Amino acid sequence: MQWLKTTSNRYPDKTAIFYQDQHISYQLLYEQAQKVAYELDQLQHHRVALVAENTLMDCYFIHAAIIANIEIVMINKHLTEHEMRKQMASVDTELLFSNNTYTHISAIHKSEFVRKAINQHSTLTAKPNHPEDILSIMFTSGTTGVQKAVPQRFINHLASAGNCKQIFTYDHDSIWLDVLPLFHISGLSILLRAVIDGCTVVLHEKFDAKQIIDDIKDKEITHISLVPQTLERLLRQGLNQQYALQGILIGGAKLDDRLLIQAQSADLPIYTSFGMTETCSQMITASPKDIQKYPKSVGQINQNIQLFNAVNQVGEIGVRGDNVMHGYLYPESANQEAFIDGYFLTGDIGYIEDDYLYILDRRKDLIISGGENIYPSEIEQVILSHTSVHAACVIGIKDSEWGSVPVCLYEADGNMAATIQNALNNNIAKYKHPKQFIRVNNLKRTSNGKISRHQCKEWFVHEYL
Ligand code: S0N
Ligand code: MG
Ligand code: MG
Ligand code: MG
Repeated sequence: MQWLKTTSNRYPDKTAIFYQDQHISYQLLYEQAQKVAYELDQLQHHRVALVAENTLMDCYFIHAAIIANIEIVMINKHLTEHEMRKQMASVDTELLFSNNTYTHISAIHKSEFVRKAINQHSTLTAKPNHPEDILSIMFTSGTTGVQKAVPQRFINHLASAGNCKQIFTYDHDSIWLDVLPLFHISGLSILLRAVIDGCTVVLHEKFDAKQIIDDIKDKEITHISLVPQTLERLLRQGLNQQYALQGILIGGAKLDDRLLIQAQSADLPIYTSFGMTETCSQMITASPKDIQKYPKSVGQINQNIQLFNAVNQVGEIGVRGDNVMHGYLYPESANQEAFIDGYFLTGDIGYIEDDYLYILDRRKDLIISGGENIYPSEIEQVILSHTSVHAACVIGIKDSEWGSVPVCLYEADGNMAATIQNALNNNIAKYKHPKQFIRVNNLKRTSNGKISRHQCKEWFVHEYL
């Protein structure tokens, strides 16, 4: 499964990547990646961590690691050093490539490493790999507050690309915009689908709505993946016609009706999907035709999707198939509860009607802010272990900019907002920080004394919104 090697033989002169004002052919991409692979191979690590930033250097690095068959631990660039260290330790990784410097992590400067590598002459021939080899490892948060490590194998990526292609039709002539982070499967999957089929990727480092619309027009982009908030930014910036677009894949969070209607009235080819890190991107996808017929569905089910523990037809969505991970690398204890009869339990609740899947509730307590998943327990644990607040409850509140944001209610002897903020600054990425801190006399509790997130939220909505 050395896709770049195959594709560069097939389409040597075709543009693989547009990045800023450069276009890199498949042949050049392969040559550069082989040089970086040579240097990576010299380091003799079978697994390295990468803080990806959606640059050309990151593409060289990712393809180089694949050529050298080195597993890449994808680190979210927004994380604090503390979070990065915890993730790296959980998967026994010592070597980090990043353009930043840290106090306790000795990182290799990513861009310097890649630049030096492409300026020397030694190359590494693509190593043979096995479908079960791990290509990437990504982290996903969960209800317990522990970041879980998801291994994404070559077979998972290949199957995921195959699934995607079936409904989100693209081919080697397609031009994909990749503006979602490469450290998320939403962004990495585009790079891999493209190299598998020989498409062109237009890579953007930052979400700049104007630049994206310019590229949609000038570079004749055909396919894009977005989260609802970035679709909204494009609509607000004036994206009001189809141009060469054939598909806009929406994932990461639910697309609300208002946005869908607005996009449809601009003739934008919207596809909605259901997928997660554990399924190596979208598991099923609804086409514009599906959406016409079944407006709120995320797509037609197949034999790999089944509901479990259903009450009145509503149950937990279980999935299986070659795109689905076989188990977390860390913590292994999470695997006991994660599978049933060979199906991975997504935690999302839904129902099936006329063979179409509908999602009612995302994973319990999950807050999705701008497409980033945030679990209250992770924030609460930091607050309780680093400050003297007596109790804390983090809830998700609707937000016009981010879709949903965390708000923190707490019990303490005095105003602790500044102390809490300080604890969060040191320990947790900024995008996860609560937007408000509210001291209360008594958090709402159930009859057996447990804090009730649900009741706390009802109280907040009643008092503050
Ligand atoms: C929405 C984005 C683009 C916002 O980032 P932006 O505008 O670049 O902000 P920054 O300059 O980085 O920061 C400015 C300030 O804003 C705060 N901030 C940034 N992001 C967030 C956020 N999400 N929530 C809250 N605050 C945020 C910063 O902290 C900073 O603050 P100050 O100024 O105070 O310092 C960016 O967040 C983004 O790219 N989001 C999308 C992430 C994503 O891709 N999520 C999907 C993850 N899920 C999956 O991968 C599984 C599903 C899937 O595969 C999929 C998903 C989508 C589409 C397709 C698929 C597929 O199936 O292929
Ligand atoms: Mg390997
Ligand atoms: Mg940030
Ligand atoms: Mg950003």
